[in-house]
Amino acid sequence: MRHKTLKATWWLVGAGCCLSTALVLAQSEPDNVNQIFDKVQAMIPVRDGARLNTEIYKPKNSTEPLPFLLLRTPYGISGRPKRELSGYLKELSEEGYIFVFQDIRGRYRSEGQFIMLRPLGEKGDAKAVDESTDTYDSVEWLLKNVPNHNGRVGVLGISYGGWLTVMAMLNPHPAIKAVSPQASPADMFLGDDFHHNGAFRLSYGFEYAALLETSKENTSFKFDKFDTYEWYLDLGALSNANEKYFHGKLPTWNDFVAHPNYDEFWQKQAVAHYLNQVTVPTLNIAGWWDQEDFYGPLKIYELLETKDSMHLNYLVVGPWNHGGWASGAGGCLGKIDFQSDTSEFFRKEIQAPWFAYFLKDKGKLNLPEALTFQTGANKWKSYDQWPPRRHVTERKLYLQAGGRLSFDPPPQSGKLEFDSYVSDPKHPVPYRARPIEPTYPGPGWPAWLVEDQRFVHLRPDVLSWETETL
Ligand code: PG9
Repeated sequence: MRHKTLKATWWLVGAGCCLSTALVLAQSEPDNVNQIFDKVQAMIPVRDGARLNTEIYKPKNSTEPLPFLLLRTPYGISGRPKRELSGYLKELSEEGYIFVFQDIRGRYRSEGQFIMLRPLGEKGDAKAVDESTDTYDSVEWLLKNVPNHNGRVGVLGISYGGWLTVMAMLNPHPAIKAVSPQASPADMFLGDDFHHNGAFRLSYGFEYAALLETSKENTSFKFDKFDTYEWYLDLGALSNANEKYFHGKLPTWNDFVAHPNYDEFWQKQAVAHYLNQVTVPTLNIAGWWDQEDFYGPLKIYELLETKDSMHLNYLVVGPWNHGGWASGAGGCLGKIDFQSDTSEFFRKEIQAPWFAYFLKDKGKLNLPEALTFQTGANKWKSYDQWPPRRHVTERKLYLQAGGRLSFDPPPQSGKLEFDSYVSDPKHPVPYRARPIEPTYPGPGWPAWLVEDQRFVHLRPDVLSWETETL
């Protein structure tokens, strides 16, 4: 296994700036949802008779017909409205929508069977159910049963919720007029949560499968060691996971074991399989330091862009970790200071106007094709295409003798130089500083991409090459 460290001076800029976003959220969360909204709980029936647990929040003081905003999740809706209507959805809540939160099939209080990233049913099979048909049927029910709406629906969500948003835009209900898939995975073998370029992300895969499939409710795996680095080392062969802990009961874990290669299973699950048209205006969101789904949102944007003759497909990339735009101010991540409140900016100036434009015919759409945050310069930049080929010059970086890294090619003549190391699977290079606490509930995992990794520097099985100051 190769582990190379590229060093650059910007990595160390801005020490000591951030409070954790979770802390900020906890301090500023008012409990006024019941004063602002009338809440209705419903078990919405879908085409195969399964009923999906749904909470509907309608502003008390509104007389005008409002659009719906639908958020579907496998993680349980209980507690979310209170948290999100005053955080992630605050500006949207001030604008006025009927918010709908739904547990997906087989999770929490919803009926039916949960299948991880359930592939679309066969075309033409009227009985097939999937997350796309469940969304369609839920929208149909909402339009018929909730009074005083304007006939339009927006769908949004982050990560699994982002993927569910992508499912909503496939054969969408005609009332769905705008969607925002945020940090959605696109391909679990090539670049998102479970594998990166085919390399299995053991701890994430193990802990996520346990989280979702141990029971209908989120269940974190209980480690009997403080440091999971040590725990995974002791686990030994992969087969021990089923032998000692899962006993073949977690379908997703069994799929990891049964499909170590990029076979039909992964290809069928990947969204490239389905995304062959832009059906509704789509606002794709990604974070540069997303520890889970960075490949996904850019891939989804790219796939849709090739079919976007109506100019409905947009991209925003900010300086965030996974879902970092949903809470807190976004002024910094770890020790990196961005010198402005990027998450607040997104929620207020991008997300809220986007939905108001498409669902309420309000305002102008001032969004460029791609809006991305340039770290270092700490500025939002607008582009009329992404990647921004016209503004970019590609340059190659070359490994040099003596641990140097530069834009100059090494001399062609003379002795062939090389660096080498021996990698021992029994002494793996940790990617986070030990002790490594479990992924769930964290809190170390969400920000590890911005951690200082010098704790592995000078290990005999880690090679480092360093540039001049960039
Ligand atoms: N990254 C998570 C995930 C999404 C979809 C499948 C598996 C994992 C998430 O945060 O929801």
